[in-house]
Amino acid sequence: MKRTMIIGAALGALAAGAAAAQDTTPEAVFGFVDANSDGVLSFEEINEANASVTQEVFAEFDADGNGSLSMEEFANLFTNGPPPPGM
Ligand SMILES: [Ca+2]
Ligand SMILES: [Ca+2]
Repeated sequence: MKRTMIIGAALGALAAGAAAAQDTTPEAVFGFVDANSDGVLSFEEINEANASVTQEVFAEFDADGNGSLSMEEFANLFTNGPPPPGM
């Protein structure tokens, strides 16, 4: 239950960042979070976007366990995660 709320809050913040760019597709949010534009999201990049994203949440969506989220892994989080609280 608690973890669900954390993921929801994280997605809300990520979507808010993308909304500023008037684009809320997973691809657009991915680009927004990928600060060094290397094509993958490190825990540091996601944690920088939202400090409530813990290592535990990050690891849950790192399907291949390589320590970074690919576009595919991030899209899974983006589409399968619960909606932000209050929506
Ligand atoms: Ca990156
Ligand atoms: Ca990965």
